Order: sequence, then structure tokens, then C-alpha cells
Amino acid sequence: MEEKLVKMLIESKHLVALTGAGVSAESGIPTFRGKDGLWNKYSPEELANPQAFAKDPEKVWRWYAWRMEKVFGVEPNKAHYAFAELERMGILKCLITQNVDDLHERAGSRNVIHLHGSLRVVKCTSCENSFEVQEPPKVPPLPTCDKCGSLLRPGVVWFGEMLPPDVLERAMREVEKADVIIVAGTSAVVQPAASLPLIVKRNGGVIIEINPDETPLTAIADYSLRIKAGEMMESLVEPVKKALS
Ligand code: BV8
Ligand code: ZN
Repeated sequence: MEEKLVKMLIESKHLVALTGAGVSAESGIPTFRGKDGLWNKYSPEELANPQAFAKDPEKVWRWYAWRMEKVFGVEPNKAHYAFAELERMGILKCLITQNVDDLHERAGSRNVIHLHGSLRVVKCTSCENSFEVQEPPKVPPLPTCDKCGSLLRPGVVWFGEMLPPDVLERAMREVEKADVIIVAGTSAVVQPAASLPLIVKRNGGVIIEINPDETPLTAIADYSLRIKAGEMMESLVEPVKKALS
């Protein structure tokens, strides 16, 4: 099976990847919907949406500051490094991620599209002010904009918010061109991200899913591997490297 997948990756014209929280799980970041999932304690409806933030900004900010602390304190894992290696070898053309951590970049990936924003970014709720942070804000007090004094918010896309049009546009262009897509570590329930692999399929492309559990995508994936992303991605990269050397 691996040889077949390795050959497919090497012969691909435009390989893209779509990743989710499962790719960061092996770095120690809890996923959203797994048994120890982030959403178990809270639900997205409770915290990751504009209404929750309007109602209780301190509660939402404390949750994000905790997640930022976590994400900024862990290291990329072998899945992140494998994707970066595939890009370095010119095999992976673009990495589209739903993750709001920066582990793909810290592993060396360059062409990364963050569909749902990033915990590294804090932005103003009123003016255009938006900036990268090295550590989470100390909350309380609520962080305010030094340009206009308004409340700051995490630079992520909440449920019920549109994805930045230019970001979604870029991701759509990438999947329109893709003849192979690796979908790793996502429960494939959040839209519009979960529809991106369907575009590859509709264009006659191949879907390779990597996930220890089944997902709604499993039924239409050409290959669905019940395995952890770190292990699978590492077992693909070595033979690709050898074949190209
Ligand atoms: C939108 C940022 C247009 C914030 C996130 C009702 C009202 C409003 C909207 C909706 C609605 N009903 C549906 C919608 C649309 C909604 C949606 O899709 N809801 C779903 C839940 C039904 N989408 C939206 O709202 C989007 N915007 O549609 O705008 C609009 C506007 C107004 C009204 C209607 C529509 C915005 C979606 C973006 C939300 N923001 N994150 C934050 O992070 O706090 S989404 C959040 O879920 C994360 O970004 C995460 O990436 C994403 C997806 O989760 P996964 O990454 O898949 O993680 P999960 O835990 O679920 O799964 C992990 C998987 O990994 C598991 O399968 C597990 O088996 C596997 N795994 C575990 N370990 C490993 C592994 N795999 C491999 N290796 C391992 N080691
Ligand atoms: Zn401002």
C-alpha cells in the first residue's frame, strides 16, 4: 500500500494537504471533538462565537489565553515535519490548515493557508489594528487596542463568522488545481473546510485520508488509513526522499 501511495505522491501534479487538530494532537494539543477534546468542557456554541464574546469577553479571553499558552509552549511533531519535508522536496504544493496553532510554520512549512486564523494574531474589534503576539495577554484586565482603545479579540474565525474571502479564495484555487489531497487529522464536520476535499474528488482527483477514526469523508476517500498522522506521514516521507535522491 505504501509503495502505491509513495508513487502517487511523486507522480502528483499538484498535491495539497488539509489538516485539522489531529495533526497537532501528537504535540500535546487537545483536539476539539475527541474524548479529551477542548469542546468537551466547553462547546463551540459556548465560547468560539461572537455572541459568547459579546456576552462574556473575559471568559472567552481566558479560554483563548489558556490555549495560546498551551500552543506557544509545545513543539511540532513528526507529522508537521513530514509535511514541511514534502514541501521542501517540491512534492507538496500547499498546506491548508484549519488549525489556529503555528506548528506547521515552526516545522518549516512555508506555503500555509490558515482557514480559521491563528492564535498568534490579536486584532481590534473596531479598527484595522492587528498584530502578532509572542505570549498570551494577561487576562484580566481585558486587552484593549493601543490605537483606538477598543476591546481586542483573538485573530481566529468564530462559528457563524465568514472565513476571510481572500483566504477561502486561495484555498479554493489550490484544491481546484489539486490531483491529490492528503486530509489528515480532521473530523471533517466544520464547513466550508470539510467541503474542500469534495472539490478534488469532483475534479477526478484522489483523496488520501489519515485518521485513527472514521469521518464523514471516509466513505468517499480513495484511501482511508486508520493510523496516526505522525506515523503515517513519516512512513511516506522517507521512501519519497529515497526515490527522489
Ligand atoms: C461559516 C477557530 C458562513 C476558533 C474554528 C449554524 C450557525 C452558524 C454557522 C453554522 C451553523 N451550522 C453550520 C454552520 C457552519 C459552521 C459549521 O461548520 N458548524 C459545524 C460544527 C456544523 N461553520 C462556520 O460557522 C464557519 N463560518 O460557515 O460562515 C456562515 C455565516 C453565518 C451563518 C452561517 C454560515 C466558520 C467555521 C470556523 C470555526 N472556527 N476554529 C477556535 O479554534 O477557537 S473551527 C474548529 O474546528 C477548529 O478550527 C478546528 O480546526 C475545526 C475543525 O475541527 P478538527 O480540526 O477536525 O478537530 P476535531 O477535534 O474535530 O477532530 C480531530 C480529528 O483528528 C478527529 O477525527 C480525530 O480522530 C483525529 N485525530 C486525533 N489524533 C490524531 C488524529 N488524526 C491523525 N493523527 C492523530 N494523532
Ligand atoms: Zn483599535
